Formats: sequence, structure tokens, C-alpha cells
Amino acid sequence: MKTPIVLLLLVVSTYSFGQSKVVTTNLKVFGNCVMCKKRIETALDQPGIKKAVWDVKSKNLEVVYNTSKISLQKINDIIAAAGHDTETAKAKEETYALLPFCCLYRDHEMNMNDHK
Ligand SMILES: [Cu+2]
Repeated sequence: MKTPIVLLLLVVSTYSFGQSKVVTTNLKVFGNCVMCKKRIETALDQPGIKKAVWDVKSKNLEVVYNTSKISLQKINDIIAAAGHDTETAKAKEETYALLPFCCLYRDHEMNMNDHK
């Protein structure tokens, strides 16, 4: 009696696996320092996101995600909700204002050697 259920699950999971697509995208995310890096990467610790690495110097975010679980716009929205602007989503003024001084990327650029 158990075997048909297992088989069914196998068929269902194979089917959904076939539907899902894992893609790698690079996008620009504004920020200043390693605290920003931590904030951005922690915010992107979400189902469907396999990897998120932000580079302090280039402001480039490399994100590996499953297109059947999360959209690129949703990823941009998550970053904006954490207080960081992207090219397609802007953080709310009040969210931005809550960032530590060193992270206020709209007002000043922080030399990464100044703040570890
Ligand atoms: Cu920062």
C-alpha cells in the first residue's frame, strides 16, 4: 500500500523539479560597507534563493535563485525593504534613515578600509 504513494511523490517531485529553473543574476545594490554586506545577504536568506553575495567595492550582487519560487522583482523588493536601493527598487526614506551612519550610501561613500 505504501509503494504507490512513494511512486506518486517521486513523479510529483520530478515534475516540479523539471519546472523549476535556477538562474544566476548580477545586479547593482547600493551600499557602503561590510555591515551593508551582512544586511543585504542576511535579508536574502529566503526560500528559493540559493546564494547571494554582495561585493562592497563593486556594489555587485550575485544572486542564484529558483525562478519558480521567487522573482527578480521580489528579490529587489527584499533588498529595498532592508534599506538598500537597487536599480529597480528604492528603499523607503524612513527605512534608509534607520541605517547606521556608516551605511548611509546616499549621503556619503565609505572607504572600505575605514570600517571593518
Ligand atoms: Cu554599511
